[in-house]
Amino acid sequence: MKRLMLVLTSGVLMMALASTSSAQDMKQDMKKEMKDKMEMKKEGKGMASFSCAPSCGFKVQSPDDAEVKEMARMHAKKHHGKDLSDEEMKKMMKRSDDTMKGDGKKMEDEK
Ligand SMILES: [Cu+2]
Repeated sequence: MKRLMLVLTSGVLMMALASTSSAQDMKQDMKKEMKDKMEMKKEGKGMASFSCAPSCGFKVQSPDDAEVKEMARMHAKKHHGKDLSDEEMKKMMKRSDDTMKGDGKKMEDEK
């Protein structure tokens, strides 16, 4: 009987140890995830932004191109009664990873 208790006790102890270490693993995973996110932010990769006319001042920014386009289309339609073509959209959109540097620069100069 006493021996059984001992086995049980050590079993509980093992479980406690295991759960402690897995909790630590989780913390480390979370830290790593946060670090990854922060690094992504720092690099600013893949951020798309849309700037309307300077006189309007509307701006939308998202890592998701499609979202930016959608917002821009909605804005143009609602506030300017205009359907933006893909060509116009491209001219007014800017990507922070510099794939659209030329067009982005143009927008900045117009300000
Ligand atoms: Cu506008």
